[in-house]
Amino acid sequence: RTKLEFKERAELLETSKIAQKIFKISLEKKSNLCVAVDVDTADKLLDIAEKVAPHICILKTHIDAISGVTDATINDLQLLAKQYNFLIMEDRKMADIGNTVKLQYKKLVNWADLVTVHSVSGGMMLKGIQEVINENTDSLDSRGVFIVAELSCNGNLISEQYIKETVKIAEEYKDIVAGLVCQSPDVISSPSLLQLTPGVNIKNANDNLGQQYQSPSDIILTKGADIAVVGRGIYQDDNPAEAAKLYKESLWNTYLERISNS
Ligand code: UP6
Repeated sequence: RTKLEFKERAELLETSKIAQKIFKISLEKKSNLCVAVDVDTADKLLDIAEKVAPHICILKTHIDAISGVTDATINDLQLLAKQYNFLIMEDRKMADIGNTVKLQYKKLVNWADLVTVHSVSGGMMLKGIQEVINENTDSLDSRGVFIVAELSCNGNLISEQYIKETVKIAEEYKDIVAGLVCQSPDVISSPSLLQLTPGVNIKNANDNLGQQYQSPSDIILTKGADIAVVGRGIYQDDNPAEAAKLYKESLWNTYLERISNS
């Protein structure tokens, strides 16, 4: 998987529509950067979004942690996404029984191209999401999920067995799964799935709450990420636009290096 070009992976028969879309945007913008905009107000969200917009393929939110978000905020975010060609991912990490996740997802499907889910409750949760997506295919563009298979923080409880079972669920619901959130290059073998990897920072090695960071080149070469998630490294920088550009170039050049070594 890691040696294949995005273009080839996008064209595989089993690649989901939503994964195809990510590959396409990534190639068009020469960006495999996802920025996590974990700010605390709606104004700051839109401010950072506008600054990083030209450099990203995905913008990731924790919308429930941001004050003052209204329909107008979401609308503005969607306009930016359209104008600058990026997808919006709500990092809700849903984890409840199928029926509850289905109810929760109905509130997200209208605005978030992608959502994250934990696999802890098993495949029925994905079935709930699939039902909502299928009910909305006429009115909405492609939608999908990233399933968390590994976490970047130290002390997390995920086991080898859990990871294996998570990959099985991803394979089973391939039509709506864009890929997995994980930290190791050997979790995903199928080239049709994308590896999204958080925990990237040029300046810091960790925070004081368990987060562990790698450099952009390590995340792509050693950890096998296709898309890298950068949060504080960009939105807390004095110049978020410039920082986003630097991370983008570094991540994309490392991806090019990775495929050229095959
Ligand atoms: N995130 C992780 N690790 C995971 C999964 N998700 O850090 O295993 C998310 C966090 C945050 C972002 O919820 O939004 O990625 C990382 O932000 P940071 O670069 O500021 O640490």
